[in-house]
Amino acid sequence: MGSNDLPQHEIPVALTIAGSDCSAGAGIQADLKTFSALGVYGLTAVTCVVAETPGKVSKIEPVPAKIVRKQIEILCGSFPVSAIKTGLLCSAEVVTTVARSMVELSDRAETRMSLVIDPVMISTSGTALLRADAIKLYEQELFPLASLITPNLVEAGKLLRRTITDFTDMRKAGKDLEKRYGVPILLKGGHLNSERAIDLLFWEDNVIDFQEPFVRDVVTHGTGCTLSAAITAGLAAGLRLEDAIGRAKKFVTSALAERFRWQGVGGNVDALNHFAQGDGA
Ligand code: PXL
Repeated sequence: MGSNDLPQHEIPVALTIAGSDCSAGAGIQADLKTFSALGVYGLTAVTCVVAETPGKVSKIEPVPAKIVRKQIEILCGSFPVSAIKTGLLCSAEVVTTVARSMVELSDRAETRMSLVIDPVMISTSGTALLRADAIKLYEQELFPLASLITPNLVEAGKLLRRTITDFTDMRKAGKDLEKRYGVPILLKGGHLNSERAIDLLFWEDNVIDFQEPFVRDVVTHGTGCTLSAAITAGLAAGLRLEDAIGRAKKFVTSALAERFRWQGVGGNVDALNHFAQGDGA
């Protein structure tokens, strides 16, 4: 059979607008692996290059906003992109550029594209990844366009200017964020360190919880990137928001439970297994 005779099925297309993590646990590398594992063709618009290993961010170099814009423009002008996620946007200029590109795209598009915003601000190892002046622009320009925003408790605390230390705080914080931005919020409770990893979806006066066992003993990063990419893949394939989140949560849990581990130079190095079988959780 010649290549022209291959059966044609339309594979959904998703775009990630995010930073490059050279250690491939987070950022566009994690997003692409997740899209591929979930049967979605992934495109990338790179916003910055991060030199890091799982425990340490060494250097972040932003990509000029005009080339971020160009990547988005030509990709969306040529592929049938049905869902987009944003990860680390790095600078205020890039946040504004992405927001403007999204507005232009939705003016032109015949069907609505889903937009999942993972408001990455701080690395798992504690390094500030987003410049401080970018937060205001996120709130003013990008959040109102979202189909879903996926903060963790540290990011939610930064947005609300208070610390979130237990489930009562978490429920209140999610409600406050939803009221403030007027879009669905998935607040990720992983930082509470309980027996179960609990995330809460807040939307239109409903609160839906998504629970999986908390997987300990994995020293890595990229779980947030992987979760939001898996949700985006689900939306690109036409799943309802709740179904996309439920599947994504299971996907991350399996990637953690079946993690890779190597004996590195300074000790063990762990990484998520994006191609886990899903039976190790
Ligand atoms: O996990 C947050 C994150 C997101 N995006 C990029 C990163 C990191 C973490 O270090 O490098 C590119």
